[in-house]
Amino acid sequence: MQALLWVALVTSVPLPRETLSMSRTSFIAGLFAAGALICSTILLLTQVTGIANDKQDKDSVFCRFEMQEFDRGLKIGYAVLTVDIDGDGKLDIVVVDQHEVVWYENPSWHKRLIVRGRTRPDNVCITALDIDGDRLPELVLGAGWRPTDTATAGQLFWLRRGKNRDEAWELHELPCDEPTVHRVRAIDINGDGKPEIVHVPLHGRDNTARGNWTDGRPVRIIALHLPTADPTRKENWREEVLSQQLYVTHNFWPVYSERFRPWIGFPGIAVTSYEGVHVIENQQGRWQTRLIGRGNQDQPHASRGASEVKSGWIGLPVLATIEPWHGHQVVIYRPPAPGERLWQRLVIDEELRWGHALWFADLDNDGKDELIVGVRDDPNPKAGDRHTLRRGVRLYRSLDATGKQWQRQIVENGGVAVEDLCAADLDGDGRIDIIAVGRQTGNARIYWNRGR
Ligand SMILES: [Ca+2]
Ligand SMILES: [Ca+2]
Ligand SMILES: [Ca+2]
Ligand SMILES: [Ca+2]
Repeated sequence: MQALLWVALVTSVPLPRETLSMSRTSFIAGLFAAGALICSTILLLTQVTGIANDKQDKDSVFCRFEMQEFDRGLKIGYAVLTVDIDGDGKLDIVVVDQHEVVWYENPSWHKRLIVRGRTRPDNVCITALDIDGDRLPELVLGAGWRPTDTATAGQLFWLRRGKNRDEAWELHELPCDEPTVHRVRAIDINGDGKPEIVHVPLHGRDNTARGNWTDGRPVRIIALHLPTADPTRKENWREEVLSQQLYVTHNFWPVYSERFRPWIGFPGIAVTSYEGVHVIENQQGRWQTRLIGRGNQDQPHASRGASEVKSGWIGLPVLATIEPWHGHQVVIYRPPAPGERLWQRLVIDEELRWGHALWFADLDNDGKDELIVGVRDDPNPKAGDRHTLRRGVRLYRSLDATGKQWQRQIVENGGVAVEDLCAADLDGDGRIDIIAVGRQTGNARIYWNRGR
Protein backbone atom coordinates (compact mmCIF):
# COMPACT_ATOMS: atom_id res chain seq x y z
CA MET A 1 0.00 0.00 0.00
CA GLN A 2 2.84 2.32 0.88
CA ALA A 3 4.25 1.81 -2.60
CA LEU A 4 0.99 3.03 -4.14
CA LEU A 5 1.13 6.28 -2.28
CA TRP A 6 2.33 9.16 -4.40
CA VAL A 7 2.92 12.06 -2.07
CA ALA A 8 3.40 15.63 -3.22
CA LEU A 9 6.70 17.40 -2.77
CA VAL A 10 6.10 20.28 -0.36
CA THR A 11 8.35 22.70 -2.21
CA SER A 12 8.28 25.69 -4.48
CA VAL A 13 11.73 24.88 -5.87
CA PRO A 14 11.64 23.33 -9.37
CA LEU A 15 13.74 20.32 -10.28
CA PRO A 16 17.20 21.20 -11.59
CA ARG A 17 17.22 21.32 -15.39
CA GLU A 18 20.93 20.86 -16.08
CA THR A 19 20.65 17.27 -17.32
CA LEU A 20 21.19 18.30 -20.95
CA SER A 21 24.93 18.82 -20.55
CA MET A 22 25.24 15.66 -18.43
CA SER A 23 23.51 13.35 -20.92
CA ARG A 24 25.44 14.87 -23.85
CA THR A 25 28.72 14.20 -22.03
CA SER A 26 27.87 10.57 -21.28
CA PHE A 27 26.70 10.06 -24.89
CA ILE A 28 30.00 11.29 -26.37
CA ALA A 29 31.97 9.25 -23.83
CA GLY A 30 29.95 6.16 -24.75
CA LEU A 31 30.68 6.64 -28.46
CA PHE A 32 34.47 6.60 -28.08
CA ALA A 33 34.98 4.37 -25.06
CA ALA A 34 35.93 0.68 -25.02
CA GLY A 35 33.40 -2.18 -24.87
CA ALA A 36 33.43 -2.32 -21.09
CA LEU A 37 32.43 1.32 -20.87
CA ILE A 38 29.58 0.79 -23.38
CA CYS A 39 28.36 -2.11 -21.24
CA SER A 40 28.39 0.02 -18.11
CA THR A 41 26.54 2.80 -19.97
CA ILE A 42 23.85 0.29 -21.00
CA LEU A 43 23.63 -0.87 -17.38
CA LEU A 44 23.26 2.72 -16.23
CA LEU A 45 20.51 3.40 -18.78
CA THR A 46 18.65 0.29 -17.63
CA GLN A 47 18.78 1.55 -14.08
CA VAL A 48 17.49 4.98 -15.10
CA THR A 49 14.56 3.35 -16.92
CA GLY A 50 13.91 1.19 -13.86
CA ILE A 51 13.69 4.22 -11.62
CA ALA A 52 11.23 5.86 -14.01
CA ASN A 53 9.09 2.73 -14.07
CA ASP A 54 9.17 2.54 -10.28
CA LYS A 55 7.83 6.05 -10.20
CA GLN A 56 5.02 5.17 -12.60
CA ASP A 57 4.17 2.16 -10.45
CA LYS A 58 3.57 4.51 -7.55
CA ASP A 59 0.59 5.94 -9.40
CA SER A 60 -2.68 4.53 -8.23
CA VAL A 61 -6.02 3.78 -9.85
CA PHE A 62 -8.83 5.32 -7.88
CA CYS A 63 -11.26 5.70 -10.75
CA ARG A 64 -11.73 3.43 -13.78
CA PHE A 65 -12.37 4.79 -17.27
CA GLU A 66 -13.36 3.47 -20.67
CA MET A 67 -12.10 5.50 -23.63
CA GLN A 68 -14.17 6.41 -26.67
CA GLU A 69 -12.63 8.38 -29.53
CA PHE A 70 -15.27 10.45 -31.33
CA ASP A 71 -13.14 12.50 -33.75
CA ARG A 72 -9.74 12.00 -35.39
CA GLY A 73 -9.87 14.81 -37.93
CA LEU A 74 -9.29 18.00 -35.94
CA LYS A 75 -6.73 20.57 -37.08
CA ILE A 76 -6.20 22.12 -33.66
CA GLY A 77 -8.81 21.31 -31.07
CA TYR A 78 -8.53 24.66 -29.32
CA ALA A 79 -11.46 24.32 -26.93
CA VAL A 80 -14.11 21.85 -25.79
CA LEU A 81 -17.38 22.63 -24.01
CA THR A 82 -20.39 20.59 -22.87
CA VAL A 83 -23.80 22.21 -23.32
CA ASP A 84 -27.25 20.96 -24.30
CA ILE A 85 -27.32 22.46 -27.79
CA ASP A 86 -30.64 20.99 -28.98
CA GLY A 87 -32.52 21.22 -25.68
CA ASP A 88 -33.28 17.49 -25.36
CA GLY A 89 -31.91 17.34 -21.81
CA LYS A 90 -28.68 15.61 -22.83
CA LEU A 91 -25.36 17.44 -22.75
CA ASP A 92 -23.78 17.71 -26.18
CA ILE A 93 -20.13 18.46 -26.96
CA VAL A 94 -18.95 21.60 -28.77
CA VAL A 95 -15.41 21.75 -30.19
CA VAL A 96 -13.63 24.84 -31.48
CA ASP A 97 -11.26 23.96 -34.30
CA GLN A 98 -8.93 26.22 -36.27
CA HIS A 99 -11.36 26.99 -39.12
CA GLU A 100 -14.68 25.67 -37.83
CA VAL A 101 -16.88 25.10 -34.83
CA VAL A 102 -18.80 21.83 -34.56
CA TRP A 103 -21.10 20.07 -32.14
CA TYR A 104 -21.51 16.35 -31.47
CA GLU A 105 -25.01 15.18 -30.62
CA ASN A 106 -25.45 13.07 -27.50
CA PRO A 107 -25.70 10.03 -27.57
CA SER A 108 -24.79 9.20 -31.20
CA TRP A 109 -21.99 11.86 -31.21
CA HIS A 110 -22.98 12.63 -34.79
CA LYS A 111 -20.96 15.68 -35.86
CA ARG A 112 -22.79 18.83 -37.02
CA LEU A 113 -21.40 22.09 -38.31
CA ILE A 114 -21.97 25.37 -36.46
CA VAL A 115 -19.72 27.65 -38.51
CA ARG A 116 -16.93 27.18 -41.04
CA GLY A 117 -14.60 29.76 -42.55
CA ARG A 118 -16.62 32.90 -41.74
CA THR A 119 -14.22 34.13 -39.06
CA ARG A 120 -10.59 35.19 -39.27
CA PRO A 121 -8.47 32.17 -38.31
CA ASP A 122 -7.86 30.80 -35.84
CA ASN A 123 -11.04 30.25 -33.85
CA VAL A 124 -9.82 29.88 -30.29
CA CYS A 125 -12.41 30.07 -27.50
CA ILE A 126 -16.12 29.62 -26.85
CA THR A 127 -18.82 29.89 -24.22
CA ALA A 128 -22.57 29.24 -24.16
CA LEU A 129 -25.43 31.32 -22.80
CA ASP A 130 -28.99 32.23 -23.68
CA ILE A 131 -28.79 35.65 -25.31
CA ASP A 132 -32.21 35.89 -27.01
CA GLY A 133 -34.25 34.48 -24.09
CA ASP A 134 -35.66 31.39 -25.89
CA ARG A 135 -34.11 29.03 -23.28
CA LEU A 136 -31.81 27.49 -25.89
CA PRO A 137 -28.12 28.37 -25.73
CA GLU A 138 -26.38 30.69 -28.11
CA LEU A 139 -22.60 30.58 -28.41
CA VAL A 140 -19.96 33.29 -28.09
CA LEU A 141 -16.85 32.63 -30.17
CA GLY A 142 -13.43 34.28 -30.03
CA ALA A 143 -11.45 34.25 -33.31
CA GLY A 144 -8.68 36.00 -35.23
CA TRP A 145 -6.20 34.29 -32.89
CA ARG A 146 -2.64 35.33 -33.76
CA PRO A 147 -0.75 35.17 -30.49
CA THR A 148 2.11 37.44 -31.53
CA ASP A 149 0.01 40.16 -33.22
CA THR A 150 -0.49 42.76 -30.49
CA ALA A 151 -1.62 45.47 -32.93
CA THR A 152 -4.70 44.01 -34.69
CA ALA A 153 -7.93 43.49 -32.73
CA GLY A 154 -9.17 39.91 -32.47
CA GLN A 155 -12.80 38.95 -33.16
CA LEU A 156 -15.74 38.18 -30.93
CA PHE A 157 -19.08 36.93 -32.28
CA TRP A 158 -22.28 35.56 -30.88
CA LEU A 159 -23.81 32.73 -32.85
CA ARG A 160 -27.51 31.90 -33.21
CA ARG A 161 -28.82 28.61 -34.56
CA GLY A 162 -30.58 28.33 -37.90
CA LYS A 163 -34.19 27.21 -38.38
CA ASN A 164 -33.26 23.54 -38.31
CA ARG A 165 -30.28 21.66 -36.99
CA ASP A 166 -28.60 21.34 -40.39
CA GLU A 167 -28.80 25.04 -41.23
CA ALA A 168 -25.70 27.17 -40.64
CA TRP A 169 -25.69 29.42 -37.58
CA GLU A 170 -25.94 33.22 -37.83
CA LEU A 171 -22.88 35.26 -36.83
CA HIS A 172 -23.31 38.56 -35.02
CA GLU A 173 -20.31 40.68 -34.25
CA LEU A 174 -19.65 41.88 -30.69
CA PRO A 175 -17.64 44.97 -29.74
CA CYS A 176 -13.96 44.02 -29.52
CA ASP A 177 -10.94 46.28 -29.70
CA GLU A 178 -8.52 43.89 -27.99
CA PRO A 179 -5.70 42.08 -29.82
CA THR A 180 -5.08 38.36 -29.06
CA VAL A 181 -8.64 37.51 -27.93
CA HIS A 182 -8.05 34.17 -26.24
CA ARG A 183 -10.51 33.10 -23.49
CA VAL A 184 -14.22 33.81 -23.04
CA ARG A 185 -16.70 32.72 -20.36
CA ALA A 186 -20.28 33.55 -19.39
CA ILE A 187 -20.14 34.73 -15.78
CA ASP A 188 -22.74 36.56 -13.68
CA ILE A 189 -20.40 39.27 -12.40
CA ASN A 190 -23.04 41.48 -10.76
CA GLY A 191 -25.22 38.82 -9.15
CA ASP A 192 -28.42 39.76 -10.99
CA GLY A 193 -28.97 36.19 -12.19
CA LYS A 194 -28.05 36.99 -15.80
CA PRO A 195 -24.57 36.17 -17.05
CA GLU A 196 -22.25 38.69 -18.61
CA ILE A 197 -19.71 37.74 -21.28
CA VAL A 198 -16.19 38.10 -19.88
CA HIS A 199 -13.17 37.81 -22.13
CA VAL A 200 -9.46 37.83 -21.34
CA PRO A 201 -6.98 38.46 -24.16
CA LEU A 202 -3.46 37.04 -23.91
CA HIS A 203 -1.74 40.40 -24.44
CA GLY A 204 -2.48 44.08 -24.23
CA ARG A 205 -1.51 46.25 -27.19
CA ASP A 206 2.07 46.87 -28.33
CA ASN A 207 3.85 44.13 -26.37
CA THR A 208 6.77 42.42 -28.11
CA ALA A 209 8.73 39.17 -27.86
CA ARG A 210 11.90 41.25 -27.38
CA GLY A 211 10.35 42.82 -24.29
CA ASN A 212 9.19 39.39 -23.02
CA TRP A 213 5.60 40.58 -23.73
CA THR A 214 5.64 43.05 -20.87
CA ASP A 215 6.84 46.19 -22.67
CA GLY A 216 3.48 47.43 -23.95
CA ARG A 217 0.10 48.09 -22.41
CA PRO A 218 -1.41 45.74 -19.84
CA VAL A 219 -4.26 43.40 -20.80
CA ARG A 220 -7.77 44.81 -20.68
CA ILE A 221 -10.14 42.26 -19.16
CA ILE A 222 -13.62 43.10 -20.43
CA ALA A 223 -17.21 42.27 -19.52
CA LEU A 224 -19.98 42.69 -22.10
CA HIS A 225 -23.42 43.28 -20.63
CA LEU A 226 -26.38 41.65 -22.38
CA PRO A 227 -28.44 44.39 -24.01
CA THR A 228 -32.12 44.89 -23.28
CA ALA A 229 -32.51 46.12 -26.87
CA ASP A 230 -31.78 44.10 -30.04
CA PRO A 231 -28.61 42.02 -29.39
CA THR A 232 -27.89 41.71 -33.12
CA ARG A 233 -26.90 45.40 -33.08
CA LYS A 234 -23.33 45.66 -31.90
CA GLU A 235 -23.82 49.18 -30.50
CA ASN A 236 -26.39 47.86 -27.99
CA TRP A 237 -23.72 45.94 -26.06
CA ARG A 238 -22.02 47.81 -23.20
CA GLU A 239 -18.39 47.11 -22.37
CA GLU A 240 -17.01 47.32 -18.84
CA VAL A 241 -13.28 47.06 -18.09
CA LEU A 242 -12.72 44.81 -15.06
CA SER A 243 -8.93 44.98 -14.93
CA GLN A 244 -6.02 46.58 -16.75
CA GLN A 245 -2.79 45.90 -14.93
CA LEU A 246 -1.64 42.36 -15.86
CA TYR A 247 0.57 40.92 -18.63
CA VAL A 248 0.29 37.59 -20.50
CA THR A 249 -3.03 36.59 -18.97
CA HIS A 250 -3.56 33.03 -20.14
CA ASN A 251 -6.72 31.87 -18.40
CA PHE A 252 -9.39 32.73 -15.85
CA TRP A 253 -12.13 31.12 -13.83
CA PRO A 254 -15.01 32.38 -11.67
CA VAL A 255 -14.48 31.74 -7.95
CA TYR A 256 -18.09 31.98 -6.91
CA SER A 257 -18.58 29.44 -4.19
CA GLU A 258 -19.60 30.71 -0.75
CA ARG A 259 -16.81 28.45 0.46
CA PHE A 260 -14.23 30.92 -0.88
CA ARG A 261 -15.93 33.93 0.63
CA PRO A 262 -13.71 34.31 3.73
CA TRP A 263 -10.74 34.82 1.39
CA ILE A 264 -12.06 36.00 -1.96
CA GLY A 265 -14.70 38.70 -2.49
CA PHE A 266 -17.95 37.61 -4.06
CA PRO A 267 -18.10 37.42 -6.99
CA GLY A 268 -14.42 36.92 -7.73
CA ILE A 269 -12.58 35.91 -10.88
CA ALA A 270 -9.21 34.16 -10.63
CA VAL A 271 -6.76 35.12 -13.42
CA THR A 272 -3.35 33.64 -14.22
CA SER A 273 -0.62 35.73 -15.83
CA TYR A 274 3.12 36.31 -15.89
CA GLU A 275 2.58 38.08 -12.54
CA GLY A 276 1.12 34.93 -10.95
CA VAL A 277 -2.41 34.36 -9.65
CA HIS A 278 -4.74 37.31 -9.09
CA VAL A 279 -8.36 37.65 -8.18
CA ILE A 280 -10.56 40.35 -9.70
CA GLU A 281 -13.17 41.38 -7.12
CA ASN A 282 -15.82 44.05 -6.87
CA GLN A 283 -15.19 46.07 -3.71
CA GLN A 284 -17.75 48.79 -2.96
CA GLY A 285 -18.67 49.10 -6.61
CA ARG A 286 -15.10 49.20 -7.97
CA TRP A 287 -13.25 46.36 -9.64
CA GLN A 288 -9.90 45.57 -8.05
CA THR A 289 -7.14 43.18 -9.09
CA ARG A 290 -5.45 41.58 -6.08
CA LEU A 291 -2.44 39.23 -5.95
CA ILE A 292 -3.10 35.93 -4.17
CA GLY A 293 -0.08 33.87 -5.38
CA ARG A 294 3.14 34.75 -7.20
CA GLY A 295 3.35 31.59 -9.28
CA ASN A 296 6.73 30.39 -10.54
CA GLN A 297 9.05 33.40 -10.93
CA ASP A 298 12.29 31.40 -11.31
CA GLN A 299 13.00 32.88 -14.75
CA PRO A 300 12.13 36.60 -14.69
CA HIS A 301 13.07 37.09 -18.36
CA ALA A 302 11.28 34.05 -19.79
CA SER A 303 7.95 32.27 -19.27
CA ARG A 304 6.90 32.85 -15.69
CA GLY A 305 3.95 33.11 -13.34
CA ALA A 306 1.10 30.73 -14.13
CA SER A 307 -1.04 29.86 -17.15
CA GLU A 308 -4.08 27.76 -16.18
CA VAL A 309 -6.40 28.10 -13.18
CA LYS A 310 -9.46 26.36 -11.74
CA SER A 311 -11.09 26.31 -8.31
CA GLY A 312 -12.20 23.25 -6.36
CA TRP A 313 -13.26 21.87 -2.97
CA ILE A 314 -11.42 19.12 -1.07
CA GLY A 315 -12.91 19.81 2.36
CA LEU A 316 -11.29 23.22 2.06
CA PRO A 317 -11.29 25.57 -0.93
CA VAL A 318 -8.33 25.19 -3.29
CA LEU A 319 -7.09 26.64 -6.56
CA ALA A 320 -4.99 24.68 -9.05
CA THR A 321 -2.60 26.18 -11.59
CA ILE A 322 -0.03 25.22 -14.23
CA GLU A 323 3.29 27.00 -13.61
CA PRO A 324 5.19 28.77 -14.98
CA TRP A 325 3.33 29.88 -18.12
CA HIS A 326 2.76 26.72 -20.26
CA GLY A 327 4.92 25.10 -17.64
CA HIS A 328 6.02 21.86 -16.04
CA GLN A 329 4.39 22.14 -12.61
CA VAL A 330 0.94 21.27 -11.32
CA VAL A 331 0.39 23.55 -8.32
CA ILE A 332 -2.25 23.61 -5.60
CA TYR A 333 -2.99 26.79 -3.66
CA ARG A 334 -4.49 26.42 -0.19
CA PRO A 335 -5.99 29.35 1.76
CA PRO A 336 -3.52 31.74 3.40
CA ALA A 337 -2.01 30.84 6.76
CA PRO A 338 -3.29 33.04 9.63
CA GLY A 339 -1.95 36.58 9.25
CA GLU A 340 -0.78 35.99 5.65
CA ARG A 341 -2.19 37.53 2.48
CA LEU A 342 -0.97 35.07 -0.15
CA TRP A 343 -2.36 31.57 -0.61
CA GLN A 344 -0.06 28.64 0.30
CA ARG A 345 1.67 27.21 -2.77
CA LEU A 346 2.25 23.46 -3.11
CA VAL A 347 3.81 21.78 -6.17
CA ILE A 348 2.18 18.35 -6.62
CA ASP A 349 3.70 17.22 -9.94
CA GLU A 350 6.73 18.20 -12.04
CA GLU A 351 6.71 15.27 -14.47
CA LEU A 352 5.09 17.09 -17.35
CA ARG A 353 5.79 19.39 -20.27
CA TRP A 354 3.37 22.12 -21.34
CA GLY A 355 0.43 21.58 -19.00
CA HIS A 356 -2.55 23.11 -20.83
CA ALA A 357 -5.85 22.21 -19.18
CA LEU A 358 -7.27 21.84 -15.67
CA TRP A 359 -10.63 20.83 -14.25
CA PHE A 360 -11.97 20.02 -10.80
CA ALA A 361 -14.77 17.43 -10.48
CA ASP A 362 -15.88 14.91 -7.86
CA LEU A 363 -15.13 11.84 -9.95
CA ASP A 364 -15.60 9.23 -7.20
CA ASN A 365 -18.63 10.87 -5.54
CA ASP A 366 -17.04 11.23 -2.09
CA GLY A 367 -17.91 14.93 -1.76
CA LYS A 368 -14.39 16.11 -2.59
CA ASP A 369 -13.17 17.23 -5.99
CA GLU A 370 -10.42 15.47 -7.88
CA LEU A 371 -8.11 17.56 -10.05
CA ILE A 372 -7.94 16.64 -13.76
CA VAL A 373 -4.88 17.82 -15.69
CA GLY A 374 -4.27 17.81 -19.45
CA VAL A 375 -0.67 17.71 -20.69
CA ARG A 376 0.02 18.86 -24.24
CA ASP A 377 3.61 17.81 -24.97
CA ASP A 378 5.72 14.69 -24.65
CA PRO A 379 8.90 14.91 -22.57
CA ASN A 380 11.87 16.47 -24.34
CA PRO A 381 15.14 15.04 -22.97
CA LYS A 382 17.13 17.62 -24.96
CA ALA A 383 15.40 20.35 -22.97
CA GLY A 384 16.27 18.62 -19.72
CA ASP A 385 13.17 16.52 -19.08
CA ARG A 386 13.98 13.48 -16.97
CA HIS A 387 10.46 12.12 -16.75
CA THR A 388 9.17 9.52 -19.20
CA LEU A 389 5.43 10.06 -18.71
CA ARG A 390 3.83 11.22 -21.93
CA ARG A 391 1.26 13.87 -22.80
CA GLY A 392 -2.30 13.01 -21.86
CA VAL A 393 -4.75 13.11 -18.98
CA ARG A 394 -3.94 12.73 -15.27
CA LEU A 395 -5.92 12.83 -12.06
CA TYR A 396 -4.91 13.88 -8.58
CA ARG A 397 -6.86 13.29 -5.39
CA SER A 398 -6.31 14.80 -2.00
CA LEU A 399 -5.45 12.25 0.69
CA ASP A 400 -5.73 14.35 3.84
CA ALA A 401 -7.79 17.12 5.41
CA THR A 402 -5.09 19.75 4.86
CA GLY A 403 -4.62 19.22 1.11
CA LYS A 404 -0.89 18.55 1.52
CA GLN A 405 -0.85 14.97 0.22
CA TRP A 406 -1.99 14.05 -3.27
CA GLN A 407 -2.21 10.78 -5.16
CA ARG A 408 -1.84 10.63 -8.92
CA GLN A 409 -3.56 8.48 -11.55
CA ILE A 410 -2.53 8.36 -15.21
CA VAL A 411 -5.69 8.12 -17.32
CA GLU A 412 -4.16 8.73 -20.77
CA ASN A 413 -0.45 8.32 -21.53
CA GLY A 414 0.37 9.51 -25.06
CA GLY A 415 -2.94 9.28 -26.95
CA VAL A 416 -4.08 12.92 -26.75
CA ALA A 417 -1.87 16.03 -26.90
CA VAL A 418 -4.33 17.81 -24.65
CA GLU A 419 -5.07 21.35 -25.74
CA ASP A 420 -8.25 21.53 -23.67
CA LEU A 421 -10.45 19.30 -21.54
CA CYS A 422 -13.62 19.50 -19.49
CA ALA A 423 -15.74 17.14 -17.37
CA ALA A 424 -19.48 16.49 -17.14
CA ASP A 425 -21.82 13.53 -16.67
CA LEU A 426 -22.59 12.87 -20.34
CA ASP A 427 -24.67 9.68 -19.94
CA GLY A 428 -26.56 10.66 -16.79
CA ASP A 429 -25.31 7.70 -14.72
CA GLY A 430 -24.26 9.95 -11.83
CA ARG A 431 -20.56 9.66 -12.67
CA ILE A 432 -18.70 12.60 -14.18
CA ASP A 433 -16.96 11.80 -17.47
CA ILE A 434 -13.96 13.55 -19.02
CA ILE A 435 -13.68 14.97 -22.56
CA ALA A 436 -10.27 15.89 -24.02
CA VAL A 437 -9.22 17.39 -27.37
CA GLY A 438 -5.71 17.11 -28.84
CA ARG A 439 -3.57 19.49 -30.86
CA GLN A 440 -0.72 17.44 -32.41
CA THR A 441 -2.88 14.28 -32.21
CA GLY A 442 -5.90 16.01 -33.87
CA ASN A 443 -8.39 13.89 -31.93
CA ALA A 444 -11.17 14.08 -29.37
CA ARG A 445 -11.91 11.46 -26.70
CA ILE A 446 -14.44 10.77 -24.00
CA TYR A 447 -13.24 8.92 -20.90
CA TRP A 448 -16.35 7.25 -19.53
CA ASN A 449 -16.23 7.10 -15.75
CA ARG A 450 -16.87 3.50 -14.63
CA GLY A 451 -16.49 4.11 -10.90
CA ARG A 452 -13.89 2.91 -8.42
CA1 LIG B 1 -28.61 17.64 -26.31
CA1 LIG C 1 -31.33 31.37 -26.83
CA1 LIG D 1 -13.95 12.83 -5.02
CA1 LIG E 1 -21.28 9.45 -16.64
